[in-house]
Amino acid sequence: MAGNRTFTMIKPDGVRAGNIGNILQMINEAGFRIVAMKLTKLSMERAGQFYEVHKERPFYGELCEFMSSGPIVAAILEKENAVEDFRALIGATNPANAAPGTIRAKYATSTGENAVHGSDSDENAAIEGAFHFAGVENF
Ligand code: FUP
Repeated sequence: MAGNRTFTMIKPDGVRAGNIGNILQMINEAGFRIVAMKLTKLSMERAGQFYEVHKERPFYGELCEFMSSGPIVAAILEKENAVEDFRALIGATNPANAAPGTIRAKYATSTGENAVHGSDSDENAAIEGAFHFAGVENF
């Protein structure tokens, strides 16, 4: 295997702003291989399941509303050190704190509407990838 895997979503704000191509170009140029990818949409219920870990947080309702507000691009990415390297590529959750040149510094507008998701561990990458893709959709 060429490396390990992470899971990403281009969030509804990134899709609405026409940034699918720009963000995928940054992902490609950073050396990630696309294992699985689709344009899809989360229902309110599925967004709630995906972000279940944040259920008790004050922003949970707003987060689920936002994540189900329009289409997303879901993808599984492969690279050595995929989870950590992808978190570095996307930058901090709040774009005001995101390092220059990161995806969120370029394309996020707020902590809530921050353009992209990136898994925070190998374990969650596997869970989140399986949430969106069947095994036969992984290449
Ligand atoms: P990240 O791992 O950087 O995506 O951030 P978290 O897992 O901490 O949060 C998941 C999502 O919840 C963020 F992408 C946006 C949303 N969020 C808020 O809306 N407000 C907050 O204060 C924190 C997170």
